[in-house]
Amino acid sequence: MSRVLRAFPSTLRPVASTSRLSSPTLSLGARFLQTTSDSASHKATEGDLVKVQLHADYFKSHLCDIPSLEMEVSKSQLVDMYTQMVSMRRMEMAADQLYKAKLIRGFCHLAIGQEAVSVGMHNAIKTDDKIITAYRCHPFAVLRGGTIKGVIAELLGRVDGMSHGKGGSMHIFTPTFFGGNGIVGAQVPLGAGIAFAQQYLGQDGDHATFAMYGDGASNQGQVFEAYNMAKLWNLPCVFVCENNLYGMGTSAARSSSNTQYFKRGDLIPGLQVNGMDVLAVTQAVKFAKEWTQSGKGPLLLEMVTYRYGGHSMSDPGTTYRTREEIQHMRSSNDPITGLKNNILEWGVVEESELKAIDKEARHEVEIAVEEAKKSPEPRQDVDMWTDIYYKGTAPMYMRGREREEIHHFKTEESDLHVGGPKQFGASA
Ligand SMILES: Cc1ncc(C[n+]2csc(CCOP(=O)(O)OP(=O)(O)O)c2C)c(N)n1
Ligand SMILES: [Mg+2]
Repeated sequence: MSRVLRAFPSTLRPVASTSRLSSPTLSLGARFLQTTSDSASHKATEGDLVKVQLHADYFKSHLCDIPSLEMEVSKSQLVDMYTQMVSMRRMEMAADQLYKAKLIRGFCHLAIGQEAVSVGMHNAIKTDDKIITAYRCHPFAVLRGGTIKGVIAELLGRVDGMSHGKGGSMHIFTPTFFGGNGIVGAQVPLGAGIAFAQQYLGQDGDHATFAMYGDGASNQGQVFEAYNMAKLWNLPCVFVCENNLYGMGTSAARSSSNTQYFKRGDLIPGLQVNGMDVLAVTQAVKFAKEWTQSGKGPLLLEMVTYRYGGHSMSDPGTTYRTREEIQHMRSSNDPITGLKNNILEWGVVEESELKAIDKEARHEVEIAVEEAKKSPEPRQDVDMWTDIYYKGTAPMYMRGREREEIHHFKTEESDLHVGGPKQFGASA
C-alpha cells in the first residue's frame, strides 16, 4: 500500500470493507494531510548533524506560510526523542495495568498513540515556556519537570505523588505545566491568561504559552472568546488542537461543522500538522514559537493524531470506531515505530541500542511503580487539610465532608487570625 494511502485510518480511505468503514461522516478535513510517521527523508549526515527533508504533505497552512521542510537535528536529539516517547508509552501502559488491577481509581486518560505531540512540543520549546492541557496530561507532567514515579504515585493516590496523592490524574502541575484540566475547553482561556501574564511581565519576546485542547473541545464558546482576546492583544499564545479524530463517543465530523480546526481562528493564522511524526511536530512548534516571539500574536496549530485507547479508561473506544481502524493506525502510523525506522534507516544508531533503550525504559517504569506502591496514602486526619490554600492564606476554619467535621487552621496558617501572616499581597 502506498504511504499516502496507509497514512489514513481505514475510515478515511476510499476502499472500505464494512458499511461503518465507508461511512461518509468520517471523511474529515484532515484527509489530505500525511499522517505517516516515517516518511521524512534523509538528505545528509555531517558529524552529529542529520539533515532531513520533511514530506511536503506534513503541513497545511491558513493565512501563513508552512514551516521549512528542511530540518537539521542532532543524532543525540533523535535518540532522546525516541527515549522519551518509549518511556512515556511504558508509563501509560503501566497506568493501564494498575487501573485494570483497581489500584488506580477514578478518571484516567492515557496518551498512548499521541506521544509525538508531547515529546515533539517539549523538544521544540524552552524549559520555562508554559503548557496547559486537558485530560491527557501524564507525559507533559513528566516532561515539564515531573517524574514517572511522581505521576504513578499520584495516580495511585500516594504521598509521593506530584500533588501528594490528593489530586489524581488531571491534577498534576509543575512550575511550567498548568495541568491537566477536566472541564472541556476550560483550559483554553486559562492558557490565554497565562500568555497575557507573559506579555504583561515583558516576557513575550522570549516565552510563549501553549494552550492545548481536543477536537471535542473545539466548539466550546470559550475557545472562541480566548481566540478573540489573544488576537486583539496579540498575546504570545499558541493554541494547539490535538485532533485525534474523535471526542468522547463520537467522531469529529459528527460534532464539528468544520473539521479543519487550523482554519477556525478567524484572523488567527493556522497550521495543520502531521501529529504522528515527532519531527513534524518539532518543526511546527518551533515555527509557532518564532511566530509569537516576532510579535505577530497567536497562532493555531492543529496536530492530527490518534489515540489508541478510548477517551478514558471507562471508554472501550470501539463503539464509535472499528477495531480494524485502530489496528491499522497502530501498525502503520505509530509515532515510535516511525522514528525508530528513521533512526535505523539514517544510520543514527544500531538496532541493538534502541533495544537497550526499550529495555531500560521498561525497567525505569517498573522501578517507579514499585517505589510508588511503597509510598503511603495521605493521612485522612492531617494531610486532607493541607495544600488547599496558598501558604498562609487559609481561612480560620473549614468544613469537612460531614456537618460535625470542622477543621480549625493554626494561627500561622491563616492571615485572618490575629497575629497570623500578613494578608497575601499586603506590603510588609
Ligand atoms: C464542559 C464539559 N462538558 C462535557 C464534558 C464531558 N466530556 C469529557 S471529555 C469530552 C470530549 C473530549 O473530546 P476531546 O477533547 O476530543 O478529547 P479526546 O478524548 O479525544 O482526547 C466530553 C464531552 C466535560 N468534561 N466538560
Ligand atoms: Mg479528540
